[in-house]
Amino acid sequence: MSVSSAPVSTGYPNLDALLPRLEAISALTAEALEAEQIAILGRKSGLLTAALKSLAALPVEERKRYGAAVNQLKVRFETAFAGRAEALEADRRVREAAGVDLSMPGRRRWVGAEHPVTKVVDEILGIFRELGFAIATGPEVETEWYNFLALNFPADHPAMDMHDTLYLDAPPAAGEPGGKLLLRTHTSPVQIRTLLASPPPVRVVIPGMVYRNDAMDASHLPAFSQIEGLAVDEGISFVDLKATLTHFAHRFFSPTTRTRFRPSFFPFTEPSAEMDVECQLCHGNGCPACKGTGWMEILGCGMVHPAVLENCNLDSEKFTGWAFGMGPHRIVLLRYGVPDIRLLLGGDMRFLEQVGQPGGGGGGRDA
Ligand code: 2NL
Repeated sequence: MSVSSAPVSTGYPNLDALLPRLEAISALTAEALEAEQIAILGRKSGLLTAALKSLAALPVEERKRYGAAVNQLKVRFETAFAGRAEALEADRRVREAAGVDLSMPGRRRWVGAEHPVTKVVDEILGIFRELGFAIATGPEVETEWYNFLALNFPADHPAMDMHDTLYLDAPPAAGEPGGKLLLRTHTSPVQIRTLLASPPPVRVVIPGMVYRNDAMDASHLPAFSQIEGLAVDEGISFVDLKATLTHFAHRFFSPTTRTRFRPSFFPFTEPSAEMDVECQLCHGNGCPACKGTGWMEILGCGMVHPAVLENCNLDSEKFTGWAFGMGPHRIVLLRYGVPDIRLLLGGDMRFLEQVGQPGGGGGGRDA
């Protein structure tokens, strides 16, 4: 341990000016200690070395007194330096014995990131929230009535077949309308529940998992996410649909992204359409990702079929509405140019680091 370095005055102000540095020695690091030794006692330009050299110019009496003071201070410094060096060495030996090496570089912490599907779902919901849409959720186990019949699927529609839909081997709860229990194949039953529970005006977006009896391949999952939206009120027209979904594409992709609507068919909408945006990889020139067309299909939509409104006890002469459905897993593939949907399930950090951060680049790992 360092010897006590109580600031006993030397009687010389220029030497006393060094006393705070004498006191500070007991807290120096090894590097600082070495530098301080050179600064105080260094042969060429150490402060006490200079004081000793200056003795030669003094009258004899003064040389004796001042010389003694400098030498005493020099001993105090030497003792303090030796004490600190010993203490540092003792510390080092303790850490070495404990297996701790403070000279090793630190390990950086991993910084987590949202899964790209979570990120895309939140972004999409955020854009519709800005427009006044509420967010609704509902059960993943449904009855045939909510999942199909209320949505104007004919009872013999192939989607209701065992080959396409996962049915449960259990009876529905008492009081639920109709038929067998199944894992919902889309989030539309939540829209039916919303229309039955609350009178128009209705504006909702509904995120959730949906299930189909599909084999997994590069573009299909048996369980995947969907977001559906619904606006029902008096006087709603296809203009509202087109304007809202075009605004969405501009907010989600970019303000200059081109869009187009193509006619399509769904049992629950009439007329029905599919919306394409310009390919996000080639911007319309044609590339493998868009199969040379320059366009990517991002959602299906249409005016709510009058039969669906009537099934929800709404007067289809009075109320109209539009709806859309899209698959966030698919949107992630399109937006980031991911070639295989299974990459979204694998948890492979090399993949997630590429698409999990803002802008798609950069590592989730901070190294
Ligand atoms: C798609 C297209 C769509 C809807 C979903 C909907 C819901 C109600 C009434 C009318 Cl309650 N429509 N939803 C409408 C058009 C398209 O989804 O490609 N889904 C995977």
